[in-house]
Amino acid sequence: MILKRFIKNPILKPRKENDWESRLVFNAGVVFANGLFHLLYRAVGEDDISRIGYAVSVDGYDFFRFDKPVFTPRGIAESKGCEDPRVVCLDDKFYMTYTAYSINGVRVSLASTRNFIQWERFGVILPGMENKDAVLFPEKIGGRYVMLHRPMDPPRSIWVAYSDDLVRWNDFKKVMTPVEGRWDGVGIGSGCPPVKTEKGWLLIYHGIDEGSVYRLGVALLDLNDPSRVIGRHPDPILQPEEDYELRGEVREVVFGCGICEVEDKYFIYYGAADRVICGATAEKKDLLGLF
Ligand code: BMA
Repeated sequence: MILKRFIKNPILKPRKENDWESRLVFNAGVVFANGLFHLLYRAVGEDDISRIGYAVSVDGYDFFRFDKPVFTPRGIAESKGCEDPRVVCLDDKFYMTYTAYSINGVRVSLASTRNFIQWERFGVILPGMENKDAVLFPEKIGGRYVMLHRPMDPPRSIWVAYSDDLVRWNDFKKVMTPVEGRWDGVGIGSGCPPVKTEKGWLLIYHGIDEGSVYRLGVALLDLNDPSRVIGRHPDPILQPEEDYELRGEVREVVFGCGICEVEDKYFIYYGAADRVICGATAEKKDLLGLF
């Protein structure tokens, strides 16, 4: 496989001594900035509410964890938690898209920060629709901000939306759908934010099959028109195989939310079986060589 798991996986496990992350830590977003890997991860404690924790690393493998969550649910839209953070560096700030979860279901929400501790909240940015798995492109395209998202109605597909201010989104368009009978036949959703390459936007996404197994795949979107898929590799690039991916809170899940490029290598972070956080690397030339 093109993706090589870290030898020391899982890199983060639940911490019994911290109430807020005592049961599960999983789906994690990442940015590489100022010589550090900044990891934002979903954590669940005894109260079953998702909060967002923060960890930093010099080498991408060994992380220093903060003892308190850096982002906690606020308001009715987040009454059941903040889930699945994805983060990009955009206009000199870091932007985190995440799932706001409440009795009304799931919504796409946005927050920004310069230091990962203090946050500005934009709240729900796709109101009135059950939606999740939102990732921002790390730069404007054609003068507008661009986001991929995944409405909940079947067949669960990846859509694009555009915005002038990151708050009001429009021009929704379907980008990619499940391929029946395959590993990504029942549903797909963006995994990691798109990464710019000379061949196109590299998108790592997750696919769900008939047996509810989550795998990761890779696609390439047109640099100037990201609603256009210019490549989609037929096979998964990562699938549950290790014990920590096969057994946990939810069996057989690898769920990628974070990617960063450091010296021609991609570091990819993923939740395994919804209980621990893992990493894998891929050489840029190997991943792009698939297209
Ligand atoms: C999705 C999300 C993810 C989770 C995955 C597998 O719907 O809830 O947070 O990792 O299911 O259970």
